[in-house]
Amino acid sequence: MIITKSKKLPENFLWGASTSAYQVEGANLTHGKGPSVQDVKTVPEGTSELDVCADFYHHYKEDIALMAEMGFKTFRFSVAWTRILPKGFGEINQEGIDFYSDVIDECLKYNIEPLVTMFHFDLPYEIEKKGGWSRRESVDEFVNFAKILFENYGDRVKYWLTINEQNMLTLVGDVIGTCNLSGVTNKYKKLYQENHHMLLAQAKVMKLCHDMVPGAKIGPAPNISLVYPASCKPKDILAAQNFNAIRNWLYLDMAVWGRYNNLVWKFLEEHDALPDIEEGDMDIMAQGHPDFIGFNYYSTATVEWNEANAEASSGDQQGGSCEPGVYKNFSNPNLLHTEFGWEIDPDGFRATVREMYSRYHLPMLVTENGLGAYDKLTEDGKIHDDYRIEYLRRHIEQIKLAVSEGVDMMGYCPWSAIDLISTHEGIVKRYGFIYVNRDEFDLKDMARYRKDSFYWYKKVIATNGEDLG
Ligand code: BGP
Repeated sequence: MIITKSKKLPENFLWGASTSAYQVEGANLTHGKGPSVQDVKTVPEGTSELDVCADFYHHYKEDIALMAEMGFKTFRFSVAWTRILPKGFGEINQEGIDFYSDVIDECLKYNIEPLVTMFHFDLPYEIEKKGGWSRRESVDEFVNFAKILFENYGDRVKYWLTINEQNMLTLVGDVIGTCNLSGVTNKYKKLYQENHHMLLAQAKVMKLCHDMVPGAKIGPAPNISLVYPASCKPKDILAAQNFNAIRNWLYLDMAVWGRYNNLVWKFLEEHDALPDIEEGDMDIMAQGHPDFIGFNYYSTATVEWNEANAEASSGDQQGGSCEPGVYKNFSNPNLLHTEFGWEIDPDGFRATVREMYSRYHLPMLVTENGLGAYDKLTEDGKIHDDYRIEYLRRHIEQIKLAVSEGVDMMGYCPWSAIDLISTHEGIVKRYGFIYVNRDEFDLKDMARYRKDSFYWYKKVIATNGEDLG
């Protein structure tokens, strides 16, 4: 639809940006923090270890002051489970509790709403050693961790996110460094059993949040990309429905409605991979109600029909995968790509939010969206990232159009507030509004610089999205 009568964004629209603990904090094995799976993984060749990152642990005051200067209404960050509970269970690390308490207070000092992700790819290594999410006990371990967060921060944090990109943990955990399939005979059985436990844990935590923190709002944070069919061939349509179910709807159907998506159920049955479900599990799922849907969006995916005898392969967060008899990745010729090969699709952003809203009718909060690029610091201390401004502008335009069409959007938190380490492509793949002066292996002075996008976003926020120029 071409919109000529557009609506303004709501006055209380939550403008901000996101980070995650293991990618931004540094101090990864100090100040009482225990190891997570991210701290013990072998980092991809040519990329930095995760011990310093952007050193947010020591720079948070300066960084939050810069966010306040941009006019942030919210800041999405994650809590490292092993900073609170070094083993993931048992003894609490008071220094970790105090650190996040200080971060929260620092945000509130500037009227920035903390938006806290409980779990962003960093499962405690002690839990992983015992079998991680594949054990039933992981559900209670996560609930116990969440309870500690609500007890300590519930008086100040009104917005919570449960699990970041649970769908990517299930689909591409090997790329993110969270998945160990050695010795596993049926990977689907293992992955979807883990997924079942995460879904249960999430449902319990959403209920707990409502019980313990009256007035708080909580939601999931999957990575949602509408899947296009490669053509109007009927079989390509079926393939797109298959991948939409596997990639997207499984996670949101369960979070919102508490039931398994029927196409995914059939897919798992075909692979002898139905999860073991204990009595009462589905009641628990039905009791968890999100107040909103948080979601990460980078681009759409496109697939075509795939014959049963094709070879399987997996991709990364942006697709590239192939399931025999189900779908096959298709490179969309209509889209541009980032320097790192990710497709760019602002119209698809609107298509994705339209589709989600028509399925779930819940308010939606963009928890990630952004452009990774090789930014360059000039000799006079500038970063001319017009390509990022262009990417963000075109996506915000689509949010405004979606709002005009009646979609309920709560806010926009692009990735990332500040430069940090990418999931598998190092610090050189930069996303931030704030530049961190370090290279892959040379830590330099870690000084912070305002990119051109910093000044642009400041103006966008000040005008509540009216001035995108
Ligand atoms: C999402 C993750 C983030 C982040 C982002 C960009 O999948 O939630 O943690 O890193 O993608 O991805 P990458 O770092 O691979 O460029």
